[in-house]
Amino acid sequence: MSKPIYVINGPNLNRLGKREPDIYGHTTLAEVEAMCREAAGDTGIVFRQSNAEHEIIGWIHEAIDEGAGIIINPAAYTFTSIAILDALKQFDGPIIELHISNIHRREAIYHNSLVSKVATAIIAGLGPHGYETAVQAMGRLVTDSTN
Ligand code: CA2
Repeated sequence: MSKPIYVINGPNLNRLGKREPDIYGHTTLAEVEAMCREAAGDTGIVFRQSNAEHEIIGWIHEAIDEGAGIIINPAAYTFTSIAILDALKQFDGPIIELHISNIHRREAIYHNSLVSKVATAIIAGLGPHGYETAVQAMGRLVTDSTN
């Protein structure tokens, strides 16, 4: 069986669809997961969310051993976590950094992503549907990197 794509979500994203719909939309994280599985077709999806940095790092380690690609919305850790950056550096496959909102249109604290330094590609500002786009794009990146 082919390796799965890891979709990893950071702090507060479990609240998606429940607060600040003007920024993050009305879609819940469970609906985002369903969207990802639908977009992936036969490719396996490992979908995770945590508010704890160490758990996110653990899933990146798991992806290093078992994953074909990583789609990561590190949320606030995007801008603060050298530990997540160091973990991602160990991953050999494609990495898509994903943000629901366009971080560059927002306050300056959201402008300097550490994760972008190791991301293969960045998707931001497409709303929750950005996840669908990311899964489709990851399918192509994984095929390209294994051929
Ligand atoms: O736009 C994104 O996806 C972000 O990664 C979301 C993060 C923010 O720190 C990033 O700069 C951009 C915040 C996640 C907060 O999630 C919420 C979800 C629902 C309601 C309130 C917050």
